[in-house]
Amino acid sequence: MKRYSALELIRQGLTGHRGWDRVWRKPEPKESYDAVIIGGGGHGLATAYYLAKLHGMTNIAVIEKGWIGGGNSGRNTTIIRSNYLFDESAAIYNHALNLWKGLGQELNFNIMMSHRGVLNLAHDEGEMRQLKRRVEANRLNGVDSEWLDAKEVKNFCPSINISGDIRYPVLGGTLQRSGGVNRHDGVVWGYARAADAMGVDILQQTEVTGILTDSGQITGVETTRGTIRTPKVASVTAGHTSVMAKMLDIRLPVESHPLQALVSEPIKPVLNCVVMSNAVHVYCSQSDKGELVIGAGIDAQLSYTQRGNLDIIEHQMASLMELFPIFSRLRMMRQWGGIVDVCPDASPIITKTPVKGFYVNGGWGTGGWKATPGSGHVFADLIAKDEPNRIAAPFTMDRFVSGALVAEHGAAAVAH
Ligand code: FAD
Ligand code: PYC
Repeated sequence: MKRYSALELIRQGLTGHRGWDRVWRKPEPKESYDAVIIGGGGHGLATAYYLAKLHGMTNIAVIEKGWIGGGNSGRNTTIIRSNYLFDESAAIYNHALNLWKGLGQELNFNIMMSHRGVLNLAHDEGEMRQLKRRVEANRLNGVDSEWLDAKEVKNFCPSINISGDIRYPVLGGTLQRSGGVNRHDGVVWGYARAADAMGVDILQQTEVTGILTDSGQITGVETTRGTIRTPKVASVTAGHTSVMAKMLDIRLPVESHPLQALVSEPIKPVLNCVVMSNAVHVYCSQSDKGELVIGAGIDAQLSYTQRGNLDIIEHQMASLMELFPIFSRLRMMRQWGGIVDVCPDASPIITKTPVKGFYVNGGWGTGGWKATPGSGHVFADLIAKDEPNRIAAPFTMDRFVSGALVAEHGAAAVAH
């Protein structure tokens, strides 16, 4: 990576920032590649990175219709944890959590990984029982997870309101200390730069409009910049997963919903951890800039519009006020939405398909950011070897026929 002298930094600052070297190339599409990845979010770029690094597949392209990280990767609230209920989920989310730990060093990019702890609150007896059961299940799977009563919640997170006279009092919660947040664009740019350096072509402003086959085998893609030949196409398009599958007449049980979030004006450090409450439909953390990052449950209607609606925001703010009355005079600055692809069991799809050479990674719904490195790692393995490895195997599309669902709605931690 090029290093700039202090004089050069000043010169760039005074001359309109036009002379910087590109961090990744802006290549013209080649006529053919060994594999094409559709979707330049974190998962797609991570897949390209591990394909190149671990499987020696460097003649590949990531095709992105907008700009990299402009989809859910750039719109999510970056909560990372692995406290899911079932063994299959613990395996994949723990795999991701372990990769997050060294990722900044590996990519030589500051991804601002902060293991500040994630609290999941319980507000009634039923939730307490369910969350305590999850703590036990987590521990059996080696996930660091503990139950805190209301006072211990308050000790860990002093700004939270645990008074008993609110509509949904805090009765306790689970804590995963190794959970936390990181910086979404750092992750996307870090993967992009590293993949590009190994020869991966990142084609932005290029939309895939069709997928070509011959006798049940992938032969290429149609794009807004022409036809590209390839024997392997991998769709990693989040909210557009079912749209891509439909291009090959494959029906997936995926629904696309808007999920929205907002940020407040910046304030001094006041919230030291991530707080989530499934029952009241709000979750919150504080960014290093000081803004509170606040999310909500999904919008019930199906939609491809990347924005939210006021109804959800009103509900979200009312819940926030109950849990954190100290934020009552905060002003909110920006609001946005992303399109999340939700499966009936709230677990992802990582799969081969009936079309030879067509692979799908999607259905991560409201919770795929935390999986980014693990997802890319196992998906690259599947694409290179044409077989899912042990971690990915439970998440093939076969489960919708066999009935071996991995029902994680409770642990998804965002109301569906
Ligand atoms: P994306 O980043 O959406 O990438 C897919 C890309 O595919 C897009 O850039 C899109 O433009 C491109 N694409 C689509 N169609 C085409 C086409 N035809 N041709 C070319 N390109 C195409 N998860 C967590 O774990 N923790 C959280 O705190 C969290 N918070 C969230 C908050 C919000 C508001 C939202 C919306 C999501 C949240 N998620 C969270 C979920 C998480 O963001 C996603 O699961 C994850 O980022 C998906 O990553 P991706 O790379 O698959 O998708
Ligand atoms: O999966 O932890 C999560 C999450 C938090 C907010 C949205 N998704």
